Amino acid sequence: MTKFLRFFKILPLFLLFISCEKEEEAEGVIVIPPTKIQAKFEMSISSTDQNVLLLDNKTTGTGDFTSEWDFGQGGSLVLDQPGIEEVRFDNDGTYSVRLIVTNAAGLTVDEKTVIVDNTAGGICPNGVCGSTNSAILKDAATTFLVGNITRASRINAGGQHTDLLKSTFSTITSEYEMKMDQMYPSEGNYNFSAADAIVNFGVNNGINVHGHALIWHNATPDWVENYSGTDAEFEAMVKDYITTTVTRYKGKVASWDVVNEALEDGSGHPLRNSVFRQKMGDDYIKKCFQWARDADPDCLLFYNDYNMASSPTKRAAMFNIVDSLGDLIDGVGAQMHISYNGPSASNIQAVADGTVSRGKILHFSELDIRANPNNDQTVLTGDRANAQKAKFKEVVKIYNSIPLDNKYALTVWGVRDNESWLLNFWGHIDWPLMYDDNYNKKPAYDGFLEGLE
Ligand code: 9MR
Repeated sequence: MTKFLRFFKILPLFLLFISCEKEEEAEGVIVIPPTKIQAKFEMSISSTDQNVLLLDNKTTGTGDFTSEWDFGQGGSLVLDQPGIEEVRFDNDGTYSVRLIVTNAAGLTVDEKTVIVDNTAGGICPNGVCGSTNSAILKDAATTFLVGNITRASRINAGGQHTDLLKSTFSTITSEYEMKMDQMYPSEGNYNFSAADAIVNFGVNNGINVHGHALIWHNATPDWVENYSGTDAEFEAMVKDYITTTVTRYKGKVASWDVVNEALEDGSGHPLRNSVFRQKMGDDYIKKCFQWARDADPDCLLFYNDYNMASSPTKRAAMFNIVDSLGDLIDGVGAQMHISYNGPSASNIQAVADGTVSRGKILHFSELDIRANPNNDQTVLTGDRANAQKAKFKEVVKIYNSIPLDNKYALTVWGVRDNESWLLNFWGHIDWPLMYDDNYNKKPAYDGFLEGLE
């Protein structure tokens, strides 16, 4: 190696020595590196205007920094002000909203994509654009009724809820006001005011009304649970209740769930030991169907239960009930509270096959599809919305494929996501229905339509 090359080999060491010397010279002067800042923001859509984005600067770090917004609409950077920024996005398109935060250490950026689709209502929540399909469910489904649930308070309030029922659905079910605890709150005193409001709304608007549910252990009034009379008096009371109720709505209510959820979930799925079974015996179901049949021979009578797809053993127990009722029962109500990832199509198909092979009518009676069964999401992501859409399509396709004679209705259990019983039941966020909180159609709506193709 030449002397020249050797010089370059030791040059870095020499420079290091010099720089250490310099630091030693600077001893006593404390140099604080600038604190790192992390740009971060959250965005949501205004609840009063779906074209307005609310931007909340959540930058973390200490010390002085400057925050500027690039709203992605071509204007110059805007200095962030205290509080929440409100920005309008009027035109369809995809925008990159950026928050640029600068301090002595440099600059960091947070960026989010905003999709605006005015036919879907404005800014698409979490980038998930709703359905823009203008096809109407009840018109698209030419061989069966498409249903949803309602309440007297929503009927009386009118507005978007009733408009949607009238425009899009061809059958309605009362969510809770046509159950015994509501219609027969104390002995000898029936209260049909809420039920009447719902039934009259259906009749006046040419919407089919499905009655739900005459006998359900979970909606039995206290005075019935704690009945003080004899078993014979109890049975006469139930007969009077069923006869009075079915007769009242004869010609108006096309079908009734006569008995709901009579089966235990545990091994063997025996009959629940409800007050009805205790006082009327194992054949209480048959008696109830007979009284309903006698009161309105033209009304379709259903047995309704859950987990019909997910539990083959419960399904078998349900079909045993159906078989034991013979001609007294017209159809099976399979509730269809399911998730985006299960039960499988083959298990759903088995519910349809078992019903069809018995020559009975099938009602998919309480359809909702959880997008967040494991509580692993805080927002409905595009992926999950599409997976939910695919499951809606699958369910509708299976229903639509059964023979015409076995068809009746497919009822969705709720209009808007935020109205679903599932939120309270599971205690965490989910988006199980076809409309978001603002009545915008979700991809699930497209899934329903695609299932009909
Ligand atoms: O969604 C209904 C909820 O609002 C009522 O409080 C509850 C009791 O009446 O019933 C819910 O609906 C149930 C349906 O009647 C039967 N299958 C299970 C449904 C969810 O609990």
